Amino acid sequence: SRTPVNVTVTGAAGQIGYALLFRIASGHLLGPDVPVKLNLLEIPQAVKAAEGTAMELIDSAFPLLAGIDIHDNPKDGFTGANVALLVGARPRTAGMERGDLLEANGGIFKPQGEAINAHAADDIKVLVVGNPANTNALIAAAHAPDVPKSRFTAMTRLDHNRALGQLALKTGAPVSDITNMTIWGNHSATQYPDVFHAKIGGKNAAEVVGDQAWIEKDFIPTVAKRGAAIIEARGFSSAASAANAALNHVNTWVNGTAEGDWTSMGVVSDGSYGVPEGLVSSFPVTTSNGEWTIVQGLDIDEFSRTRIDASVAELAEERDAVRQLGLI
Ligand code: NAX
Repeated sequence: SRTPVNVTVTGAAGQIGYALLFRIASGHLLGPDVPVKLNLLEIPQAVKAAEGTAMELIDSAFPLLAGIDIHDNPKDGFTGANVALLVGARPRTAGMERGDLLEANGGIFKPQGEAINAHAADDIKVLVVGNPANTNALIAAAHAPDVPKSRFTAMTRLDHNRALGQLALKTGAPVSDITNMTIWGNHSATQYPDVFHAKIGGKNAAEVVGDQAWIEKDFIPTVAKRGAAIIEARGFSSAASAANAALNHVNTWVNGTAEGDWTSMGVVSDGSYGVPEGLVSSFPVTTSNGEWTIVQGLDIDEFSRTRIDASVAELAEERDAVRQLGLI
């Protein structure tokens, strides 16, 4: 039988953690034939809650679950990790300025990057879910100089899936017919969900929709502000859909995109599409053999250019702010 893959989940006692761990243990992260060993990393105050979740994981008797350990420090949490899902982060609380938020998260993602650098397995793949996800990924990567930058990614798959959901609702097409969706830029309200390169049943999605006003005034803001709408309706932020997107992100990264299709991932820019090199920005990417590649050669019209530039400008501001704080 196969050697278990070591999966580290931070923020394991949180609401995304609770929605995520049972599905990892049942094979939805890496596949139905890949055993996993879970390492849960929490802050000391939440270790007891993580122990409760671990009890329930044991009680689920998942055939693929090869073991669970709980840790309260990054060194132990990341030792031997093949996949790390960085979910735990410091949320923005009332009265907190952006600088305070970035600084508080620097205090989490800097030591985690260092621990990944020193203790993770050579094939480590990191997905940052905790917000501000793109910039947290940038900080972690900056403190892991021995790990290729390509191994640090940020989650925009939830935004991608939200865009698929809205297009399916609008057109009546099943989500399985919608391909080549792209989220560009930051995982924030400035993100740009791009239907102009997407396809529905193989046809250009914008043409199938045939309603520019809907794309501009309804679709784009609905996708970009969906997180706030979920909080408003549910009283809590997205959890099951966020966990599902994290599983999708890693599964696609490891197992590859379908022929002709692509996905959206926050990855370190090589300067493609005018996104300054080094920023962690969402792009259309294909994946194969555990490596991602930014899709090249897409035509970007004026409408898309303006929106991509606005989101990328926000990423550059966040990078400048964390640089000034000495976090990168
Ligand atoms: P919760 O507040 O329910 O859970 C967060 C957990 O992280 C807590 O148990 C906390 O103890 C733990 N934690 C805090 N600091 C830690 C550290 N240094 N090491 C280990 N664990 C630590 O939040 P939840 O709803 O689970 O959301 C987690 C993060 O995901 C938030 O930052 C949230 O903003 C972000 N999201 C990102 C999304 C994305 O698409 N990229 C969408 C969903 C979600 O909003």
